[in-house]
Amino acid sequence: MKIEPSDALIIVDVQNDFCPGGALAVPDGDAVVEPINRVAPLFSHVVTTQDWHPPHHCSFKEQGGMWPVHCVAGTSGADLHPQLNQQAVHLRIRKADTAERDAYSGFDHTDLAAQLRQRGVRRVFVCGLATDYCVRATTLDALKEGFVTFVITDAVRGVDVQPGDSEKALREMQEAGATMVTSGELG
Ligand code: VGL
Ligand code: ZN
Repeated sequence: MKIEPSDALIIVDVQNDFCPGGALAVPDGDAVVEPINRVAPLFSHVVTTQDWHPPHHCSFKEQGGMWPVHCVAGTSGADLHPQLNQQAVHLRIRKADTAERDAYSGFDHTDLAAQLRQRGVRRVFVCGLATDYCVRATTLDALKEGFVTFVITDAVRGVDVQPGDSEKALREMQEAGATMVTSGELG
């Protein structure tokens, strides 16, 4: 599949806390870095998103949420994975950055849709972490925003709080209109 100048790559939350050794490690999470680095140079628009929480964010267990403390703004856990090639990144989005609300989607209370439209982007290719949370939500919102949306299936990994959550999420994204592709198909 040929990547066009009006295509964007959205790299979701490839942050240290979601990788092995991190506070909310996604199994095999760092395995997304290699395919992402391979396809990123094909794109004229590369976006990274980051979960960017204040220290007492509502999603944390201590506040009654469901997650351990993770991706606290400005900490190394919130940094992008050190092996992720950031030379090709054109736009950085940070989300869920106020204490009282969570946001799984990179479009939720950010200017991502406006930024993409301003750049003339028509199709988005989503990859990163985690399949069953932020990749899912970002993909569903991309479709709602009217972008033709692809998920790069070998460049996502899921949390699987319940076994099968990631597969279920991939089915849901497909049913909503996203197309599944692999990194090897892109050129
Ligand atoms: C995420 C759980 C909590 C994600 C973010 O990036 O998928 N998951 N916060
Ligand atoms: Zn979070």
